[in-house]
Amino acid sequence: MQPGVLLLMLCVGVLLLAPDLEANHEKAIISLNSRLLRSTTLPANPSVHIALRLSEHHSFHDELSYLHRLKIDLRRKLSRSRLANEPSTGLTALYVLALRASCQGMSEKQAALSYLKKKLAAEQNHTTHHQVLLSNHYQYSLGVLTLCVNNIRLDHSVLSGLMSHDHHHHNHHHHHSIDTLAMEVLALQCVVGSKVPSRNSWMYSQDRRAKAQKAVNKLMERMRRWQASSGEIGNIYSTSLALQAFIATGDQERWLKGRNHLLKEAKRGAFQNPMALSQLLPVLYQKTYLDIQQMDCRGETGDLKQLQLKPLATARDPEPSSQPEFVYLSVKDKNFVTTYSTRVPLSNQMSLLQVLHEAKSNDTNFKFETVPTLWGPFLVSVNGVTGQDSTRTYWRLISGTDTPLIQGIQDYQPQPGEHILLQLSDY
Ligand code: B12
Repeated sequence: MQPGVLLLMLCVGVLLLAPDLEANHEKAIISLNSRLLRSTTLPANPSVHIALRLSEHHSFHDELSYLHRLKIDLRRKLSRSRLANEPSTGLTALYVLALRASCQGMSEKQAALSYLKKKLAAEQNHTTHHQVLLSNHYQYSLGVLTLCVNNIRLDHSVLSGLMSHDHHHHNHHHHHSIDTLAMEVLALQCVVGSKVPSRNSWMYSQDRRAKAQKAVNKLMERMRRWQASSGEIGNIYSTSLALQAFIATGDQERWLKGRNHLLKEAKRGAFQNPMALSQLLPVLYQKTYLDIQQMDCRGETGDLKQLQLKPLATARDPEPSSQPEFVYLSVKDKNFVTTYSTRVPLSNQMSLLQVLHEAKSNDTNFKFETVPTLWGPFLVSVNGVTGQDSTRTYWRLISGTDTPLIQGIQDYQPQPGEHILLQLSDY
């Protein structure tokens, strides 16, 4: 056969396949969407609502009752805010974004918005006195982004808080995750593009916008260097947010590459956690949190149904061996001294959380505590030692000697023979 003919056939083949592939992607995305919709039966999570609102398919009934629950939760949280340092900057921001994504008016958002402004001021104040934020840069950026998306003009000082720490990122205290970089890019990009509502002028001065743009360019240069040939940026979970940054800065090619990779990973069941799925879904629709600024809640179609399927069956067949399999668990203090170790017999598909429970019931010397978060139970204390924000320590989950887990205790399923290390670490 002539090479020319072969090439032609190849081209035709690709042309015929491409729409098919896209149709398959579309189907996969809709099924992820209805899986997320099903998670509305769990305690309400504003990040889930944001994702449902940014989607192209809707279930108006489910979204409306979810919104109602979020409003009740938010009101309760704000009414308690005088007593504690709660809700956090990041959580408040997510609630406000969720309200804006449902086109709720000022009166609904007012209390939360002024609380958020106070929070950001408190974050800055904390930085002045303690050199670190009250929460973290992810939440600070999310807070700035949220005010910006709601067309609230930000003070010079709040904005410089966003950029100033960029100069310090070599400092080891400011350990930067891709997730945090992405959130900073989104916040800065919002500032660059913001217009005064109903007028055709920029919200910020030429100088401010140029500075923000320069910071975006610098961050995106780093982000591009992080993208692997597979399309992944950091790990699969940070890839979702990194893709938001690529979309917001107009890098279609890198977005597509990342999206295809994420779809593949989603098919393998990597996004069972509703929080992870809520960060994934918008980018599959090529949407970012910045799109919330323009949402008018009109012309949406409402034909989405909750996914009725059982969760994906994961491959691994039970081994027909009679030997019991174990997970080896050890605990190390801040000086890398092993303070405890044990082994736990592993039955099929146990989560790390179940392994910890098993260890606790087998041995009264082992104790642990968790707190609920949007990502699931967070391991706060082991054998009476608590990881604390005030000392900036946490219990790091490690596989083998040095591979940090990229999932939490509820989602991660240890393999037979695996060594899990709980290491008290700084952040
Ligand atoms: C900041 C941060 C941390 C900080 C939080 C403390 C602080 N004051 O800053 C520290 C360093 C402690 C941390 C720890 C871990 N983290 Co973290 N973290 C983040 C980050 C960048 C922002 C979270 C945040 O502030 N959200 C905003 C508020 C509104 O949401 P929130 O749910 O109320 O926030 C709290 C929880 O998210 C909790 N938290 C933070 N990380 C994790 C991870 C898990 C699994 C759980 C259950 C809770 C949790 O701390 C937040 C502040 O209190 C996210 C990025 C992202 N994409 O979300 C990753 C992220 C959530 N973390 C992740 C992981 C894997 C971990 C660890 C399991 C790493 C490890 N190998 O040990 C540990 C948790 C171990 C444990 N003890 O249970 C993954 C989760 C992926 C997944 N599918 O589960 C993310 C998405 C990062 C990533 N791309 O890999 N994290």
